[in-house]
Amino acid sequence: MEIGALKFGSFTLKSGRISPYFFNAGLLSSGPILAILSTAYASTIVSAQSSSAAPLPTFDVLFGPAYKGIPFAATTALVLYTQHNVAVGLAYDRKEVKDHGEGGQMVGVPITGKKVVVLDDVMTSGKAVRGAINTVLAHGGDVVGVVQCLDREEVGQDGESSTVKEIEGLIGTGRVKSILKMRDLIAWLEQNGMTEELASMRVYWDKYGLK
Ligand code: OMP
Repeated sequence: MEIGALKFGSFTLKSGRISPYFFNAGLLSSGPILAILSTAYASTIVSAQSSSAAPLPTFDVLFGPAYKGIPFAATTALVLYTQHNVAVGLAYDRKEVKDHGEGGQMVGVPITGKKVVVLDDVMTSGKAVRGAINTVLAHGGDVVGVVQCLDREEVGQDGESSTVKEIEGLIGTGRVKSILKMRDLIAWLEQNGMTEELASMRVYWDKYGLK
């Protein structure tokens, strides 16, 4: 809220849904904020690895999809090492395939035959994360987890089950994690008396929120 990354109004989302709120993770772009954010991503990953229910497996590479996933994956790989002594490689993709020099779509460590965790900003219908999973698979990697900054806790592409369930159907139960969820935003808005914003979020939630 301090830096205007959470906006209220009327926004057309990637999925075509019209939302009364939009989280612009691109604004999380200063040294102090990246330090907080990457610390949060790294602790989300490390605590998921020690969870007794469905632990996130040990992995080799953190993959940050272009564009917004790239700085977040890079800073998180660094924090995983400096704060948790977990050493993983970093890989990311280009939106336009490079036809000269080293060429290709992927940058960073090779992912062929590697266990990969996809790290991205926001998940709504799962379209973006499916694209990232397919990119990793197309380059021979094995996606063992997904970590998001914000899970908007919405229904997936079938309009019935949650996006998390749909994505876990592809990569395994308990493998999709997030730092924050829609319900955390709601709780914060309640604490701060933002009644008007809450009312419009609830109307949207009734339509697209988890059933
Ligand atoms: P899905 O592909 O439908 O899951 O939407 C997620 C993507 O939409 C994210 O990777 C963002 O590019 C964008 N997005 C946001 O950045 N913030 C939001 O609050 C909502 C979306 C969105 O379009 O759904």
